[in-house]
Amino acid sequence: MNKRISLTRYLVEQQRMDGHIPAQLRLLLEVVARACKRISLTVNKGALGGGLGSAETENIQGEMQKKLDIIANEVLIEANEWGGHLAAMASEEMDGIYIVPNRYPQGEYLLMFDPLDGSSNIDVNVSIGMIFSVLIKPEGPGVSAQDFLQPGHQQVAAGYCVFGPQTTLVLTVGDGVAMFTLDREQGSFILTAENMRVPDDAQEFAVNMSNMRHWDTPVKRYIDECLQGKDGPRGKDFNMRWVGSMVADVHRILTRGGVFLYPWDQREPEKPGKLRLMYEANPMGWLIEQAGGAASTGKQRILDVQPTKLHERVSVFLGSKNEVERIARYYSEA
Ligand code: FDP
Repeated sequence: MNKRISLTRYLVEQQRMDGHIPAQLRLLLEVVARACKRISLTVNKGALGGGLGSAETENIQGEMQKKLDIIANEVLIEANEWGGHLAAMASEEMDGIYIVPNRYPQGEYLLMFDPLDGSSNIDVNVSIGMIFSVLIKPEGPGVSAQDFLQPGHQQVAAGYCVFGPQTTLVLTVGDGVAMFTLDREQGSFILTAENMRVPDDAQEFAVNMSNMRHWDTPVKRYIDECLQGKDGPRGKDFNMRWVGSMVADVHRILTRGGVFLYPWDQREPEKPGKLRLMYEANPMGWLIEQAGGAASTGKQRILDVQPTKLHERVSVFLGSKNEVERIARYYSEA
């Protein structure tokens, strides 16, 4: 790519030429990107920035919070609350919604985020990230948690930022998937890939294999067939990769294909899965679909799941279309 196109220019062109995004949404996305730069700096400082280690507190889901979970959450709230584009925010790290304070104008958008995905990788210097999703607030006075309970196909923007060897922002506004890389000298995100595509077929899967004995039959069948490689019914060998940060695993799949699985398991049968619908599955599901892949719970398209609560969990299968459809078929045959 010879021309250097900044995120700002890309968004202005999306607004101007294609009419995909209103000015307020453009502003929102720029503010989210700015917050990502701040989080990226803190991540890069590691132990020197005081961001490593546990905060010794628990979030609503009973998970121990890391210092960086809390720092990233605060950065995102501070950056977004005053711009006038948002009505409220919801985060994996907060019990309820955060309504934009009265001292600032209220906008029409709702922002949801997982401020620091892959928390267990923070202290070991492995790629982590943030994931976000944007909805429009339904008409009517005030704003409540109920306003957030919209299926993923109603998202108007979604993306993630990976803090790895490079800081990379990946974004969709419903017109394909674009990737931006942070140029640290300039302090701006530069477009480095457009119209990202996930190949229909794959020979690489991402799953936490240590849970295999707890999965249900369709997932066991799928993985078992992959493991049989050339000698089994698939007739080809499969490779496995598991970073353990959803952002990093999904980024690999967007870049070179593959399938990501985080299924329901029988240790906590009442929980539909580990991952969160609103902060992880919906934004990642939409990005993957926009790149030509598929995203399913095994029983239905992720983007059609009607949320019943803010912190809802879900089973996740996403990536190369033919692999995800195969898993869904194994569910329907079971
Ligand atoms: P983490 O618990 O480290 O925050 O969001 C949850 C998540 O990471 C995902 O990023 C990741 O894909 C998955 O959980 C890792 O789960 P395992 O601990 O089972 O590997």
